[in-house]
Amino acid sequence: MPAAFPRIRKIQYEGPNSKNPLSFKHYNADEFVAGKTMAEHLRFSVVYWHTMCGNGTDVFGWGTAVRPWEKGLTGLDLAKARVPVFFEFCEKLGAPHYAFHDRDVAPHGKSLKQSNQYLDTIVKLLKEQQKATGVKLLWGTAQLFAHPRYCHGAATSCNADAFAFAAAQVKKALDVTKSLGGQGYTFWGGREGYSTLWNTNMKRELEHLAKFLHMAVDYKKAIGFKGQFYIEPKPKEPTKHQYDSDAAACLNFLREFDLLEHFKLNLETNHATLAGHTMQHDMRVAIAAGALGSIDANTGDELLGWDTDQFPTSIYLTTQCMLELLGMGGFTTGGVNFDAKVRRESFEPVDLFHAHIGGMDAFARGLKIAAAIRKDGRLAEFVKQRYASWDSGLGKDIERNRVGFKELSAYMMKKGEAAPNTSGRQEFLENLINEFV
Ligand code: XLS
Ligand code: NI
Ligand code: NI
Repeated sequence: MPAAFPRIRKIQYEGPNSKNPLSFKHYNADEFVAGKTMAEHLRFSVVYWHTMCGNGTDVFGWGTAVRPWEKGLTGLDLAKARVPVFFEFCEKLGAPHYAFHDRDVAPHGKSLKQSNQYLDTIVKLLKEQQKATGVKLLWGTAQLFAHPRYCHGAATSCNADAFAFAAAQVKKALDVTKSLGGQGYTFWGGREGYSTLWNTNMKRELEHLAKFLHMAVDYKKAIGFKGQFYIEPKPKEPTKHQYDSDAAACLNFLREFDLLEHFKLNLETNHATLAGHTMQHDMRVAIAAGALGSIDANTGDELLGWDTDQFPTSIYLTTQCMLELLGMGGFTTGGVNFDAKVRRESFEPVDLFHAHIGGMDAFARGLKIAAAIRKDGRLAEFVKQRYASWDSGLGKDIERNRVGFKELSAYMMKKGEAAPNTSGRQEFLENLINEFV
């Protein structure tokens, strides 16, 4: 098989002064930052679906992408042809991980049996390529949203047969993820929600979703799959409302149904913003619960209200992400997974490189800046001092459960007023962050 990107050599670190668009200006895999190499901190991952299968279609227009290796191929032949191209891409980029859905690496068959056979054929090729290139599987997942059988949802469908089909698909996806040495498995409920409440029994659907996830946990144990399970929140699109709407909603659901110990969250920037949050907010929520597992690194467009899945280029955003991540001690099984796609106007293969290089450099800068902010210490010290009233005296007594309403009332009767003790200094802190960005 001839190279798919014959004119592109392995992307090298050339430093911030390089004018070569096919080089890293900031991501230097082996460089140490805050005690670990950049590669160890960032654990970059490329997604199969956007990178290999995205062709630029949108609701108004046809595909635009020029992909010479596809040469009019379809079905299983096309799926086979994409595998070596994908790994050539990851290898040239120096991305150590990837992620896939069952139905984007292999096509839908006419039956479950045939779909499974197609998947087995492709998984064999994936395994060979993983071995040849050293690229590892960050996580696998099942695509439970494109086929008409899932029009009412998968685990939350009104049709028990759709639930059963989804279970069969996830069972197989778990088998292949395990056989590929996957470090995780993601559940994203694309159609697990509703379009109208007039036809929906929400309580029953949520119970079914929990049952489905418990079955997955049981099956994971049965086959001895050691990877981490993730839930990926998103509030809407394609449904009007998705049950796993944001980090807080997911955590509440997992707690209610006794699933929290088995799952962590895979947070995606554009999903957080669709939910009306910043990525930093959702990361903070997940981290407080000890449940941040991985991130789908992308960004939305402030002027468009949907999941545009753009590559992250804002240094401010990546700095916030890396501050949160360093604060929690870094990834274990997760990584920075580029669930992002090139614009439909960017139709040449080389655009895939520009996009990923930009995302990796933006995260490398975010990492360096976040490490510098932490080393400087003023931000953390400010936050610590802001809560000083809790470190001794009355605050400490409250935290240690030594006082109740009676004692607090008596205290305040005597003291008279609770005057604000310290300025929030938001502007000062914003300036401080900009010293480093
Ligand atoms: C879609 C999701 C999806 C998941 C994997 O919006 O981001 O791509 O990451 O199913
Ligand atoms: Ni995603
Ligand atoms: Ni998304």
